[in-house]
Amino acid sequence: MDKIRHDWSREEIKTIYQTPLLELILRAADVHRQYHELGEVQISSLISIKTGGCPEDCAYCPQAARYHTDIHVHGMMPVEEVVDKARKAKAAGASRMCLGAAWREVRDNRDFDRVIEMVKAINQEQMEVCCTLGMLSESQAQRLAEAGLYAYNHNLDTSEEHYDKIITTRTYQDRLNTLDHVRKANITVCSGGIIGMGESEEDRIGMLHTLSNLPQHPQSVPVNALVPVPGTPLENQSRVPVQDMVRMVATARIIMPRSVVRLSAGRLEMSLSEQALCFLAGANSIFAGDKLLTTPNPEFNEDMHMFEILGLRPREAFKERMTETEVAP
Ligand code: SAM
Ligand code: DTB
Ligand code: SF4
Repeated sequence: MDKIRHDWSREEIKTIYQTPLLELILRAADVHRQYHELGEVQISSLISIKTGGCPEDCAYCPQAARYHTDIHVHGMMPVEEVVDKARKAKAAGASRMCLGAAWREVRDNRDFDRVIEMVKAINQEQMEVCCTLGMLSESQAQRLAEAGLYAYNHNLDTSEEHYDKIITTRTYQDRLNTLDHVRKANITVCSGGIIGMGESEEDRIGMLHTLSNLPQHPQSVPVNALVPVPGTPLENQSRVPVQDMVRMVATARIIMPRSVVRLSAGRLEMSLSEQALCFLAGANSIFAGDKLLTTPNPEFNEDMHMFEILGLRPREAFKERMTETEVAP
């Protein structure tokens, strides 16, 4: 097995990213075979437990209060309703439930107490629980860990250089600090980004460089294609070419071989064969269910049909709580 590296240079990542496409896919598939069971795909299901009204200015996001988008804004959902949705998602094959809230950061209040209750209750259902709630302090991360949280999603979204063209209400360093708090609390890290926001190839490489040089690689790396939502500043961005998704997935697979790479937002626009290319290039996770947080996603039955055609199998929960230190290469 190739050694896990945390010292990839930008130049090396660029060379990988720019490899002729078929050669890149073959190399990524080779790494994938060494580190993962071929055909096994982890399924996550998303619930937006608190939607819209967010004070941040993320240019891609329909939930920012300052943009006028057509979403259904609602406050914190009741615990029972969330657990009920989790049970249904599990019955449909999801091993992980991801709870999202349109917050800038977590506050130590009753809403956070309710999230803690949700985490405990979904854990009882033998599902991995993930939260994405914005910035976290060390003590809040600790509290989530004690409740049994399995993963925390906090995306870098883009490169450090491109960041202030997309978000001005917080810094790249704020993002990195939260990832640090999550890691310290021994919760697995889910962190990746979005392509199709007007970034350059250098920006994509820069983001992959930051992710792959973290003290530990994120255990999961979501690669999202921008879903352009009317009313947001990025509403007129054109669709990401599939070869760009493939290059992102394959490069992530090669430089972070043990991570689960998630083919995230944007699948609705991709054909079965385009998605198949991404699986070949090392993607081994998806969000399933007919809705992401606020935008549509492929129908569950359609995804299961794709699994059947491609010979993919849903991965069971808690299969490998692997950290890089626990498993020697
Ligand atoms: N508020 C929290 C935060 O920003 O971390 C959690 C929820 S936020 C919606 C989670 C992630 O969804 C963002 O970091 C971004 O990567 C992704 N996202 C949001 N809107 C998107 C869009 N229109 N297209 C693709 N990804 C999007
Ligand atoms: C991630 O990387 N993508 C998911 C999840 N983590 C939280 C969210 C995608 C959101 C797409 C736009 C929406 O549905 O609002
Ligand atoms: Fe708020 Fe998160 Fe959307 Fe940014 S991405 S506006 S922080 S919900």
